[in-house]
Amino acid sequence: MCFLFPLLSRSNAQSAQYSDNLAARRWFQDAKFGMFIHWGVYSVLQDGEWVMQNRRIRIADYEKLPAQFNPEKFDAAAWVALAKAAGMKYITITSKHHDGFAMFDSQVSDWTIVKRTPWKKDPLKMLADECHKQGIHLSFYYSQLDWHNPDYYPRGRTGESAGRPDTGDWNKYLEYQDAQLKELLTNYGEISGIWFDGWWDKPKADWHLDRTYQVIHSLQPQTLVGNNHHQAPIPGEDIQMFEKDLPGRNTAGFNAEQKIGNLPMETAETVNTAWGYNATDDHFKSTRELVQYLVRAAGNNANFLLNIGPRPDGTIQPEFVERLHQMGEWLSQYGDSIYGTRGGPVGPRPWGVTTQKDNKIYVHVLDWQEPELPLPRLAHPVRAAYTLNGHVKVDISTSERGSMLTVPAHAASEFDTVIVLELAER
Ligand code: FHN
Repeated sequence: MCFLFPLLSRSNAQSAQYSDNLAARRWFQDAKFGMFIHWGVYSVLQDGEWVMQNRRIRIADYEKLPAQFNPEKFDAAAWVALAKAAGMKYITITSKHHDGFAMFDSQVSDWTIVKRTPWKKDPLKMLADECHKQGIHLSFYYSQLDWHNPDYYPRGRTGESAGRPDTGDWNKYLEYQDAQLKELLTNYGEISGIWFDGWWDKPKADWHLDRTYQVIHSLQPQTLVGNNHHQAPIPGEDIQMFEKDLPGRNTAGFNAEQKIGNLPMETAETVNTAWGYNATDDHFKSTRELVQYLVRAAGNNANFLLNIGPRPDGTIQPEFVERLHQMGEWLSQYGDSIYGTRGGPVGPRPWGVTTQKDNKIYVHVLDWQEPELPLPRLAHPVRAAYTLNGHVKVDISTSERGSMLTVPAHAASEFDTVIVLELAER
């Protein structure tokens, strides 16, 4: 990273900035659980954030949507309070998705929520103020792919039916993108992260990522840059994201070329199957599935970024609210085994995962029907074993080959039986 500081004090300033960034990475890893929000004018059509592409809507027609977007029931305080009630520590919200529409008061574009909608407000400003007030960190998703800006040319793999001209200035587009990022990092207070997406639309293009990442870090050194490019991390990035899969897995098809790096990790998933609001998608995951996803993410040393897609009027559907409250209730009892932990000494298994904080290993038994659970040999002796909920003693017998835990049947929990192993020394 190269920061813009006077020559004499440069090395001190740089190292201070570097240590701010490292501290932010640690904070991020401790935080473990965030709220992803996909919200844009596409919500008017109630068919997800890809509706422009999927229905082959041309720009001239898509531009009629903002006039119908009037989220009068948007309540920033309620959104942030919902994240807090769920036990989430940060919010990552779309500032611009692939349709190019700025959900903030951008001065370098007229394709914005303030200029095009009857509502005329900047929800990101309202959300930022509220996040800072309620102690929730705020990150912005930013789509590098743009189906609306004519300078996004040559075009990539998508957006071919938007009706854009066959000309455009790629460098001008990149300047536009950096200008919008400057706005996001200047006008909204402290920003925890920039979550890029859409690079994969033009993987061979020169995106000048180094320049863009430097714009961000020079304005806010602690901002964590991540890019959902589905590749191994690129220099200048601070976190690595995995889409709809735990690190190292590729069940959803996004992560084929994504090798695990050594940065803090995050896995993003939806409550139903859609990111943006989809009125007919009722494939809601159960609270049990969502809690177990969070736990497996923690056991894989990754954060869990759980998405909601608010409605066009600014409200959040009850199916999301209910599940988030239930997750928060679970975390209020079991949070010690998640927050501030790192992946534990026993790697992920089909039956569950382990997490660790200081001298405590948390064994998360998610799917195991037998009375005894075998563990491999641990590096340190265990001085006490008990369930996190209710402190019920768990018998542990140790041999050369490992340990055997006997969990009393009455101590099993519905979502996750958490057994604490207190280590004698570390
Ligand atoms: O195309 C997007 C999609 O709409 C959504 O934003 C997700 C979130 O991870 N990412 C992209 C696909 O990789």
